[in-house]
Amino acid sequence: MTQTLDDQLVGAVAHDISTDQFPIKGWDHVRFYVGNAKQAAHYYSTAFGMTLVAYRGPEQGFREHAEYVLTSGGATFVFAGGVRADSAATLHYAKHGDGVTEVALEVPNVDANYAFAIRNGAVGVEEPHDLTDEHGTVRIASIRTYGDTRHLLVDRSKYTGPFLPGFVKRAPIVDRSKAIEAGIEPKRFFQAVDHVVGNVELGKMDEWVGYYEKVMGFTKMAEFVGDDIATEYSALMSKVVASGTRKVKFPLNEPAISRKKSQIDEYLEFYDSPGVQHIALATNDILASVDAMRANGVEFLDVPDSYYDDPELRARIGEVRADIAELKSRKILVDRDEDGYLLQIFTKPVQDRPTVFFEMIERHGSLGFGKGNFKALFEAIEREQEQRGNL
Ligand code: TYF
Ligand code: FE
Repeated sequence: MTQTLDDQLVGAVAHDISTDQFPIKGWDHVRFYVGNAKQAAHYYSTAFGMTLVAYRGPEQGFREHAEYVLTSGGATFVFAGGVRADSAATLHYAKHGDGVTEVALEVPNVDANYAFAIRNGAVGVEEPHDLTDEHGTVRIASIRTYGDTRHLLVDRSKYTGPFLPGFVKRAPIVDRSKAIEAGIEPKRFFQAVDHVVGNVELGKMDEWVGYYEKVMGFTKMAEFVGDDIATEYSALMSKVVASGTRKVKFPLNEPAISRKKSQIDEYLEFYDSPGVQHIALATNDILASVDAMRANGVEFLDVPDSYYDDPELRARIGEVRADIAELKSRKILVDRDEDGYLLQIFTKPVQDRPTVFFEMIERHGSLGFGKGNFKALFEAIEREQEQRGNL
């Protein structure tokens, strides 16, 4: 139960999950439904340094989808695309564009967690059942969350295969070994998933906070965007719920009525429902990761130089591990709270619709989400919204 380096990376705390009503070991994977999984797998290999490890598709007798499993450190992503007009992924894509269909959590006992969730008001999608192949058995179940998003509960303790039963091992798509050897790219651009953020409809944030409290026994974290900040500049309200260890953190946003059209309204309009807004990836070297990602074509939100030249910011953040000039040239944001500091940066949306984006986060003690950056960040997002004609 002692805190490991991996725990520090994602702001997790020492905690005995056997005391939890809904014990969670950690993230299992995040599944996207995309328009073209073959190309998405390539993009996430080059742009995000992920490694293809497994695949399942028509060649394995699965007639509906091609599914690519990519990892980076402890994080696993699945990019699934439909191969037919009426495949689930094709229909999901037609409505939402590329987006997250499933946030999967690894649990010690699927049946116990599922029963607890259902007893406390969760809507079941799949009852607990076994998936089996020559590598063993995985037990899964799933429940609904906001929009068309689901939580899959996974027990893979009796499984040794490359991902889930039916998937076959696959070699990496791109060979990054030369770039790594030459020191051009870090071995991994990120090591773990830090948090997954959901956008819900106006007035629904507290309902969803309550859902996670009741159904998963999550607790609220200190950081939130209240009415005051919402009306002043952010145009959103936000609260964070987390699992016992704080490894799994779910910020939830709702639009706020303010002078301008909320970025959350823009998301809800273009995603055509509530859904996952951003996924934060924990890195131990955000400078190297951002350099490699930019070189490979990832676009990040632009913050003005004035952010870095503000004497108040400099006083507030104190000493951090890199020179301000290094952060400024890369547009990396800094925030400090009572526990420590964090470095963070946000990509622009990663598909044509102004919906899902990623955050890179390097934590040094801080368990927060960058509250001190909200103003600069939301102004940067609004400039993008304006360019799209959605403000
Ligand atoms: O996860 C968070 O709460 C931070 C802040 O549209 C944030 O990353 C919240 C809303 C948003 C962008 C970032
Ligand atoms: Fe975030």
